[in-house]
Amino acid sequence: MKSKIEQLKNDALALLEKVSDRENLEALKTDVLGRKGKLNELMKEMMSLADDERKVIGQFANELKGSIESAFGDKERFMFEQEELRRAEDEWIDVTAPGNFPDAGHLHPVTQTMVEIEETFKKIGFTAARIPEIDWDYYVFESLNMPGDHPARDDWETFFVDGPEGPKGKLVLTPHTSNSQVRVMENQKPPIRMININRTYRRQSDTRHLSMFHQFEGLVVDRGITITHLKGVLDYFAKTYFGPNRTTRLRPHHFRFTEPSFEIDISCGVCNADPSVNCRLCKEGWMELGGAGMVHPNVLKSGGLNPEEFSGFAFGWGVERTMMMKEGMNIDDIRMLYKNDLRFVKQF
Ligand code: FA5
Repeated sequence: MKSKIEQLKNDALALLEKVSDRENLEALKTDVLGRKGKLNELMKEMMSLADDERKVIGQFANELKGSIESAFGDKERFMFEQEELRRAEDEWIDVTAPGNFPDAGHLHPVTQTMVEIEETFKKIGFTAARIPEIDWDYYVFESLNMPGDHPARDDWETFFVDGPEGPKGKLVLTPHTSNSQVRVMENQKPPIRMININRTYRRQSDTRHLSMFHQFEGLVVDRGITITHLKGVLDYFAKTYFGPNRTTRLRPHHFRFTEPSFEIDISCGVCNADPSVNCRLCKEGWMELGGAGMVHPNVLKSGGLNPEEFSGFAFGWGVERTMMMKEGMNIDDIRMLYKNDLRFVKQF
């Protein structure tokens, strides 16, 4: 009996030595020390021994049981420590290491330009207006001195919206931001100093034209407004947006809603409009920026103002073209701006 118990101890310790994971350790422990385990089986066998013998063997068996239990205890502690060490190794983090930043986006370059333009005009007292980008024929053409059959309408290759006409004509995808002129005059008495930046649409598409683009419209109306005020505002914008050595030039032109009307050119940033330089960028010192003029008396009347009392100027330019003319832009196809090519957009 004694040797059986001894054998059990030796077998158990040998197996314990080999066990390498908690699951097998638990299984071995149940097999040896459990209620129905091998040691208890031997204890039951001891019941058949004579009293004297049972006392001696019983004591012996209890001592061995104690040493087997403590061997299991040691192994359990050892395994626990190993697991802790492994976890510490696996789950180690350096709290001082820089984090993984998510890709930060930024405003589209055209939106950046619109913000910059609006801020530039706000600094000299202009107020931003919110005007519909789909508007009635009346505001886009009729009230701007272009009656229904006037050939000047052809210059704005316009998308009309199919649908019933309202009291102010058909609905139009605005081909320019000049619809803001009469809309603002209807709602506000002079002095007026407004800037309207909006989406515009024309049936055009090539390297210099988009079918959806943006314009910014300026309108100033008050008593005694003259062309010199217009020139002052244009020069201010040219110097603030393009650089302090830039200036503007007015060239006679024709718009139905301004009289007189001008094309606005800006001096070239490369040759500074010096005719003696053979400039590769501008050819002749100046680059076209957009249209402007003194508000036509008929337009003032459409806006409910007396042209004998008030005068004003207006200008309207393309946002994308203005941005492309900034120094160092080098964009040779305006459509690049809306191709959603991240390699391009991320440069701004
Ligand atoms: C006008 O649209 C007039 N409403 C401007 C105006 C306003 C004159 C107030 C007088 C008083 P124009 O058609 O020239 O004018 O267009 C003005 C600018 O819009 C152009 O110089 C150009 O910068 C931009 N533009 C016109 N068509 C396109 C297009 N398809 N794609 C991109 N930009 C365009």
